[in-house]
Amino acid sequence: MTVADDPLSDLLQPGETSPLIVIASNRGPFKFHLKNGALQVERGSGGLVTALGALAEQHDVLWVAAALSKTDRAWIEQTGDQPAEVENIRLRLVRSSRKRYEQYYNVIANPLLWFIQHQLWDIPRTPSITLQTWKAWRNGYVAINRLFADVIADSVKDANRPVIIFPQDYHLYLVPRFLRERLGDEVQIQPFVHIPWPGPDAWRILPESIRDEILVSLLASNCIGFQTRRDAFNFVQCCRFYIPDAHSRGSRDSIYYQDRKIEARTYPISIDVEKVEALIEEPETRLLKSQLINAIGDHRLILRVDRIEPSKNILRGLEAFRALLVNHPEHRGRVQIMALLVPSRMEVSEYQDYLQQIMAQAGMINAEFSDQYWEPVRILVGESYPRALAAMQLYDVLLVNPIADGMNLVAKEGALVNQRDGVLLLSEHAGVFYELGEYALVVSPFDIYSTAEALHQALNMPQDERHARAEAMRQQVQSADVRQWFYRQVEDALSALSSQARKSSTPATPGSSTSEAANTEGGVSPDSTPSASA
Ligand code: GDG
Repeated sequence: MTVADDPLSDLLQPGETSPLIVIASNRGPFKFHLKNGALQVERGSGGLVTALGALAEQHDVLWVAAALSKTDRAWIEQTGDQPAEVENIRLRLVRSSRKRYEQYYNVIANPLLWFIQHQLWDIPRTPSITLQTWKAWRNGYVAINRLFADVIADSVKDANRPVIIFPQDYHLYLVPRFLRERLGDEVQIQPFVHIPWPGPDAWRILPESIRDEILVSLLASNCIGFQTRRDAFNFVQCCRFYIPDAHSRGSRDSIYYQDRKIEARTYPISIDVEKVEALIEEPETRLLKSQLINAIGDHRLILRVDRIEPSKNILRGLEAFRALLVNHPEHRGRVQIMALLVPSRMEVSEYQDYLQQIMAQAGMINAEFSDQYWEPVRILVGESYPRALAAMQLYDVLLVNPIADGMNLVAKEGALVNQRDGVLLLSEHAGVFYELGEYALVVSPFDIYSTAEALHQALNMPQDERHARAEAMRQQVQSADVRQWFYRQVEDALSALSSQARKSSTPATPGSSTSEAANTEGGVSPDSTPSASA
């Protein structure tokens, strides 16, 4: 991307008044490896990394992420715990003990918070909050969030210019509050939540003090970004419901708390259109595409691409495919469902079980229907982004039926690259529904019968209708890519900073001290122990 294409180049003129932007995320933009005794760097993939990569090359961005491996820690030794430039990105890693990290990541963030926010718990049986959970909360989640805040605060303390901090996702909910304690009101704190934010009822699973600690911390932000208006609205409702001093004053997208107004804004994430378009032209993707064309033959293709993750609802998708073959036998021998499944959190037993159930169900469908010329279900397990992009070009129907999904980037990638005027079959509970739902066949993820009927409708849809829907989706994706997602957040942060600067240059109104907001009155001490009411 050239500077001329960069909408932020006007806003972020280099110099003393240009803000310092900090991104904080659990997973960073690079992985380090040891090769012949030397540390090698490998760039991570994903929308955020790609978008920020382009931005960081031209602007002053610092990325703070967790050290995930021994080699990440070796990199910290080398850089002496200071930000260091790696492929034009200024990086600083947060070091913690393995045990703390396990507690933060494998006990609290995944599964507890992820499961609550995707409403995956089978609540008569799970979860149980035990002493182990409480220890993991205090010694893992709280401690690592505090470490992140310490590292960020240390990195920006001598900035002498405006600072904007963007903590990413459910791993870092407590960072805003710790940052506010350390840095006061001058910094702009804008977390972004990538996953759904459910309404108040879902959060009752968490003990009161943990739930309040999360909400009160997020309320130390200036603005919180969500994927959809529904998520933002749910957040406002949760604050009104659970935090006695939080009021919305009739607003659906802001909260007043301790004399401050906190915005809950919507920034739907997207893909890097330019990058995805370039990737599908790469020799590896082309080769994989031609292999897939041979494998599919003249069958119609229903495709799904997901991490192996219960919220993606892969089992009900297979069940719906079976119902299609039962209720509409004319599709037998003519259509194939292909599931490209990326291993994820395989150390967690729920995820291992889920994969086993998927394989068993696929086997049952194949045993019931296949013949010597046709195998109805193909499951390909493994990681290959080029293969996913190759397959997305070839589907007749893309099945995206999650129980809950913050956005779902597969739907956007599919809409962009598909070459067969494929139909998108979309769950009403994926964030992408708000952008592409109009052009998709929309289903309830729980309704197997209707999903099967929608598959039938998609396979029988007249060509001109398929084309019109596919074209409209492609244009929608092209019109709002991941750069805009990030630029809008930076723009809003800059305008908040300048209005704050205007306010502080006018005489203060008695009783409206913003510094009150920085202290933690009404909040919960990170060091408090579980109370009886918990
Ligand atoms: C979370 C939220 C939200 C596919 N196969 C491979 C591979 N992919 C790519 C896909 C897509 C991405 O991975 C997955 O993104 P999703 O959005 O579909 O889902 P999550 O992983 O659950 O992402 C989600 C997102 O964050 C962003 O905010 O949309 O709601 O849950 O781009 O094509 N990537 C690699 N190897 C593969 O084999 N590396």
